[in-house]
Amino acid sequence: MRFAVLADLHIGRSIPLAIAEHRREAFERALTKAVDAIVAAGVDYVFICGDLFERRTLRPHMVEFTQRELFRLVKETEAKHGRSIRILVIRGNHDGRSQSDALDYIRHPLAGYLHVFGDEDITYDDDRIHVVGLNYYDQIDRAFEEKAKPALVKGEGIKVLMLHGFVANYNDVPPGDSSLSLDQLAASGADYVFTGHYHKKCEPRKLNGKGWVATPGSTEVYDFAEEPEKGLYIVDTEGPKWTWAPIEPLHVMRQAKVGNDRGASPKWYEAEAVKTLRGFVDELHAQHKQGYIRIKLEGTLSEGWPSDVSEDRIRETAQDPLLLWVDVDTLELNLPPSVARPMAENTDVAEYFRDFGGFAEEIREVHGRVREALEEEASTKTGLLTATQREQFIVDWVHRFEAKTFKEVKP
Ligand SMILES: [Mn+2]
Repeated sequence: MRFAVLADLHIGRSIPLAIAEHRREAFERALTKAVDAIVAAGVDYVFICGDLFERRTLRPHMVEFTQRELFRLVKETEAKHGRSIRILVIRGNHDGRSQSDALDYIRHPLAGYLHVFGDEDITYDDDRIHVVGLNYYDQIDRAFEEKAKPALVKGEGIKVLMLHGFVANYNDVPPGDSSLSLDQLAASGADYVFTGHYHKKCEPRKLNGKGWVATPGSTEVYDFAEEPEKGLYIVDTEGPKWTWAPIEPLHVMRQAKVGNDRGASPKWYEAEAVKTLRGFVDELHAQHKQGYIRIKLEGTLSEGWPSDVSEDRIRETAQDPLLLWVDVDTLELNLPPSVARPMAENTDVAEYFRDFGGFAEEIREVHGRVREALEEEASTKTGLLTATQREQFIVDWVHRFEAKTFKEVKP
């Protein structure tokens, strides 16, 4: 038997919105490329491990497009290989929730080749395989123990577990996210565990004892931080033998950093960003591809403000049809030490605002109360006050401002 394993197609993704149409095109094209690769390989089963769609609300043409491509996969496989194929799909966190599920768009009574798992009906059986498809759960460890494990024990033939969640020590699990362990998977009795949610391709790994785990990653570059190695796995169950079918990203999506430890002027940052950008444009020409770049400015300014680094000026220096978008990110750029002083613990706020005359004392007073409230009442999750907690300060500020008239003193 031969399988195709893929995940995280994110059809309909339009972020960054500035280049929404290009992004939608890229994700749709990745599905077309995946279908081509699967047809070429001639498989019996296709496992789509969640996040087929980017979101619950989609433009109708994207739904039609997805339906058409899946149907093409079935028809062309039949014509070329004489095999009737089954496509099995689980719901990822992007596909919606059980009551509002984007996968409803592709469910169809006549589409017998398609099996979309529900929250309760989590098994698929035929005379060759027993598949447990676990939709996305925040607490994947709990859902695995309560639902998937008992369902795996039953059934005959090759056992496959489909998940949309992280596997610790196999995927890099973000802190605080729930995950499954390799030991849990090994003990599950599954011959194959196919997972989505983690967007980076991971080499198939033999589990201790019995079975394999494989994460194909996403089919297109999802955001600037992602690496461009995209594709899907073809698995021959004899062996088993794993083959990687690459999908080349449609565009070059790049994140570049411009930094300076010693502190530099806005002009320096601008000049370095321009150099980076020109280098990127050269690369686009060498690859004959369109692309977009995010340039992150890091370090500390020696003078001026982050807004002195002009995104427009940087862009103007590299106008090029291959360059679809440039984003200059100054969030990590620190203010010069002279300006940044009030951020320090022991700064006298009234001294900093001394140009405001007597009002500086009031600023100090309110600042002190806000800091106190933040220390005592702020949410441990966000570090912020609630709207109600903030309101008293806003009212207080408005009263104080309204009681004053500010006039610039002419020298
Ligand atoms: Mn995803």
